Amino acid sequence: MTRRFPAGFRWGTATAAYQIEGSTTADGRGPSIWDTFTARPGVATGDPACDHYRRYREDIGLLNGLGVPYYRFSVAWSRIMPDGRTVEPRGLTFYDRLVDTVLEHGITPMVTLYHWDLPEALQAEGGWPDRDLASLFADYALTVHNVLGDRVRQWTTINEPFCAAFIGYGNGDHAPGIKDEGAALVAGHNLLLAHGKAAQALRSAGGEQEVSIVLNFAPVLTDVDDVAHREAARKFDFLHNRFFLDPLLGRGYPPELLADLAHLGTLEPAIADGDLEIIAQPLDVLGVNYYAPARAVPLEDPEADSNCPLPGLRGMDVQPPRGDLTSLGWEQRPSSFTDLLLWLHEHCPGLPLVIAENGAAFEDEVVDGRVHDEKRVRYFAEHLAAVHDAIERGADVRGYMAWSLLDNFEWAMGYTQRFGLVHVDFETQERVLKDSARFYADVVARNGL
Ligand code: IFM
Repeated sequence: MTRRFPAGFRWGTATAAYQIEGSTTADGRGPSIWDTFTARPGVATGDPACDHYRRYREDIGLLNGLGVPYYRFSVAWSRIMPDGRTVEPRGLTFYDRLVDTVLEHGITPMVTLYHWDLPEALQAEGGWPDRDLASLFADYALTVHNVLGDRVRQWTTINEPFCAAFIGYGNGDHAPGIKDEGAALVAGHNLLLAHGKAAQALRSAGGEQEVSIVLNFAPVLTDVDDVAHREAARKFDFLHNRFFLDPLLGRGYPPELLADLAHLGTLEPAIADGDLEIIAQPLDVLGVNYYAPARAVPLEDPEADSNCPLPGLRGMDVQPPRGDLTSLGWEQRPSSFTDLLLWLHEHCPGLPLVIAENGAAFEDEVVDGRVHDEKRVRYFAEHLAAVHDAIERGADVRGYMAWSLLDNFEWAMGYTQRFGLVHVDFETQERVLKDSARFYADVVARNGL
C-alpha cells in the first residue's frame, strides 16, 4: 500500500549548533555551559564535533543531494553574544552565510534560537533559574532576527525546555550539571517566559514569520487500569508533557501539577503577575519531538520520592523500556507516536503540528563505503507510517524533520550514539550516506511511503 502525505508536507532534517559546529573558540565565540560542563578529563566535548562551522557548504550540499527541502538548525547564542549581551558581528556573519547557502540550494531554513547552549557568562549570573534571562533571550532573538529575518520565515524560540530545565538543573546529567529540583522547576518556568518574550519580540519585528516552540513528549503507558496506576501515569504525564504545553496554550499550569510539586515550594512563588499572559503568545505551529514512550507504576508509599528523573515527583516510578530498543536503550513504539499526535490534535485545537525531531541511534559500521543501517530504515518507515496514520485520523501534521542530518555530539553520551542519516568519521570528518539517507530521500521524492 502506498501512503501519500498531504500536498505541501514539509520534509526536512534537523541539527543543533553545539552538536555539529565545533570551532568553539573561533571568531570570538564565548563559552557556553556545554563547554564548561564537558571541560573535565576524559569527557567528550563539542570540539570538533562534525566541524560543521568550517564544512557547512559541504553539509548543505549533501542535503541538497538528498533532495530534502527543509533544514532545521540552531543558532548558538554564545557566537552572537559571547557574554550573553554584547554582539559579536562575526558570529552573525556565520549564520548569515549559512542561510544564504541553504537558500542557494533551494532549501528552506528553519531557525531554532536556543538548543541548550546558554552562554556561560549568563550561567555565572544564575542561569535559567534567574528570570532576568527571559528578557536577555528576547534581546538575543531580536538581534538574530534583525540579520536573518529578511530570509528566514520559520522561527522556533526554544528546543525542549524540558531537557534544558529538568536535566540541566534537576538531575544534573546535562549542562550546567546542577542537582536542585526546586531550581529546575523555576528554570522551566523562566524558559517558558523567555519563549513568550522572544515570541513577542519576533512579532514586533513585523514580517510574515511563523513562530513556534519545540517540546519533547513522552506518552505514558501503564500495565494495569486501576486508580493507582492511572494516578501514577497522570503525575508523569502532567510534569513531562503538560508542564510546558498547558501554559503555552493559555491554560496555566494544571492545578493537580501545582499540587504534585507544592512540597518543593519554588514554582508558585516564581510565577509573577502577567507571566502566564506573556507565555501564552499565539503559536503558528507546535514543534513535536517524539522518540519513545514511558511506562509508569505507582509506589506503595505515596510520599516516597520517585526514582524517575523528573523533579519533585512522588508516589510513582518508571519501569524499564520493553521490546526492541535503540542503542540508547529507548523503546521503539510507533503506535505511541500516533496516539500522541491524536492527543495533541484534541488537546490543542486549531494548532498545526510539525514533527521537529524523530529518529534513532543504532550502532553503525562503514563496510566498503556503505552503511547498511536497516534498523534505522525500519525505525523511520514505522514512525513515518505512524505519522501518516495520525494524519489519516484527523491530526493536522504539516511536516517531519528527521533527527538528524549528521552523526553528532550526543550531549552526555559524547560521540557514542549515532543518530545521523549521514555517517561521520570523527577522526577524518569523512561523510558517508547511510542507507537510511537513501530511504528518506526516496520517501521525500515520492511524498510517501
Ligand atoms: O540529540 C538530541 C537533540 O539534541 C534533542 N532531542 C533529542 C536528541 C536525541 O537525544
